[in-house]
Amino acid sequence: DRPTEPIFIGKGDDNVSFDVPAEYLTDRYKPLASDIQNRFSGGKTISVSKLSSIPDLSFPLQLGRDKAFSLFIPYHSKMAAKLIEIFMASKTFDDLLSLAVYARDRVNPYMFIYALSVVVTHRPDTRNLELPSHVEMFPSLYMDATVFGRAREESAVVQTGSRTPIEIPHDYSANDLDFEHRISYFREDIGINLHHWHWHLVYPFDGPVEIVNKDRRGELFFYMHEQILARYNMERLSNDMNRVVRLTNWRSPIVEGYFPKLDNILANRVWPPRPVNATLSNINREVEQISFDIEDLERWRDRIFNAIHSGFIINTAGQQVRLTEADGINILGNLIEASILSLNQNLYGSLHNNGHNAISFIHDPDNRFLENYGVMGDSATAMRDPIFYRWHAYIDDIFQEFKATIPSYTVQNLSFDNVRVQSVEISATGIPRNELATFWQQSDVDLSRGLDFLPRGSVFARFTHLQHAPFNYKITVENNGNQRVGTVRIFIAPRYDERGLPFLFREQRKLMVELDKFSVTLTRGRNEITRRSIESSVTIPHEVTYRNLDRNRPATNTEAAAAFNFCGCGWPQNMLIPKGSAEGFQCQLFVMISNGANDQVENAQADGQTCDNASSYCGIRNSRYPDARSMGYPFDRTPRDGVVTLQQFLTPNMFVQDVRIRFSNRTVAPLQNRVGSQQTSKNPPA
Ligand code: CUO
Repeated sequence: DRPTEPIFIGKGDDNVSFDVPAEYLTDRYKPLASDIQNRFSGGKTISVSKLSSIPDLSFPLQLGRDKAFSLFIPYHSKMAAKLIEIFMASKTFDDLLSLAVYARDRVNPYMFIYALSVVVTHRPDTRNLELPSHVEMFPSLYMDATVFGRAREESAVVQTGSRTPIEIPHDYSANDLDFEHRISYFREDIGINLHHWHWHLVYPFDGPVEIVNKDRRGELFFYMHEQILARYNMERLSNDMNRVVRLTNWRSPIVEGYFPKLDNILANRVWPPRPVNATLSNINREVEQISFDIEDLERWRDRIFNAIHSGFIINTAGQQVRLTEADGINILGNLIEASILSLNQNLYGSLHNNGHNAISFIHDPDNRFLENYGVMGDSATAMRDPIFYRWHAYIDDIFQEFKATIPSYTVQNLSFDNVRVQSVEISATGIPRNELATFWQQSDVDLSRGLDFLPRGSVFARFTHLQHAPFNYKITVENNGNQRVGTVRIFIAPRYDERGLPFLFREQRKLMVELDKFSVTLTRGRNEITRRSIESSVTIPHEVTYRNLDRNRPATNTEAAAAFNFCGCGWPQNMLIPKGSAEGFQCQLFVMISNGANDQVENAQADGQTCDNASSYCGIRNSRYPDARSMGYPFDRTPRDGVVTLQQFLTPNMFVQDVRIRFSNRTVAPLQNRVGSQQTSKNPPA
């Protein structure tokens, strides 16, 4: 009883059809079924069984297909949560496939992809499926809108194979009259924005509780965003800019403007800009069912500070829940964001999320102009806007206020008996010792999957991004005890502040950027540890960030493996090291070996198939966070009495090495084969 009307849904070169039950077709497509079948026949067909009954999708269907969807809007995130719940409840893979096919032409497409991506990442029977890269599905969220007109022209006129990539200009969103534009290469980096999108995909704040309630998710919300800020500030100092200023005053005009130059293809609109000196106001938008006042934000803020200073929060039952050294940060992370794990949203509200909303609707707070939210309303685009960092600096400062209330690490908390780090060195081919080399690099991304036009076939956009020469750490350690396991923790921070004065510990600790963390077995005596930069526990390789950069070319083994271990969450490898400066930006490289016995976590498995290659910021899929210490250890707290400088903080199992980051203003062309940080990075500019 399965009428076969294949419908093409893939784009680009993967000519895949779904053999869709006729009952699934929407009214618009029913009369066109055979025409569509003729046009798209050939290629691979996937059969889709018909469900005996379709679950109730009425709530997710409340959002029109042509409307903008934002996870920060509770009405929307509740709809997505419902859709996720319905997909998760499918008994078998075939049922899920069938339901997804049914929903695809009915549900808002952006919500559909979001919900399905969450589900595919979390269901045991789909976990190992490869999701296409988000930038391939929704390229318009990640690059200059003018690219698409040119891509359309290229694909209409030029045959596949002879097409040339469309170059995205380096300066498309502003020029240097805007001071903040100096650092747009960071804010608008495709890989960074993909990381942020993926992080929020892995750690949704709403949805079925078994998906939301991941080990230490509130703490990771704090730590991952704290690291974004540390990296952003280091990038700013590299460019002679001051550290980001917290958005403390919500009544005054916001001096930073942002004009995204992005198309919102789904909502058939451009993304609204924010002119300089825009002012926040109360939000009351019927259409998104969202209303709150700036005063609400202020009340929630005051209650949160109150809780931090009292040492406890009040839960919904009116009981005190202590903000302990072990759990306080996790409770606060969920409370401030707020996720559904917040212990009392009535009292503490949803400060961070509604900050995103207040900023993203600043241009049309009551919807009188029928305008959509700005880039701050979507985790795929929020990091493009300078205001993102000012808002998150404010949020981070609240967490720091809490960290200042818990005990500092004692010398004993930091030491590893009989272990002494004797030296640390950075080396890279053709580059002076203890120097890091940065430069520009170009890469290509295929637009065809995310664009609706014929004729099909790959058409590439070529973008320019920061890159560094790969390097090795060499760490020499003396172990005067028995053979033991240690955890190597590597951070980098700028040496001097905006005025050229050496940083004091209390400020420098907040600029400590995690570069890597890994276990080592220390034999008795002298140990030489060598570690490659591309092994970092913070980053994912280029080919995982961008996946399938060129689908006309067979994947290499590394890429196939990377695709299989689909993760997507992870800082992009090319952004591991800040830009630095032509003179050589002076930094301090910090290495610590902590006692592995105190760091170990039971049930934190890393079997190579669990998304464990960027665990520092993303955790491990289906597993506990693999480090028992507080995230950010040993820099997450104010220092013990008497410690003023980093040097004074050191115990024998730590070492600081001065290093420089030297930037050379040249651009390396994309490699012939288009993919692979491996090859890319083995060929630094001469
Ligand atoms: Cu990631 Cu504000 O949480 O954007």
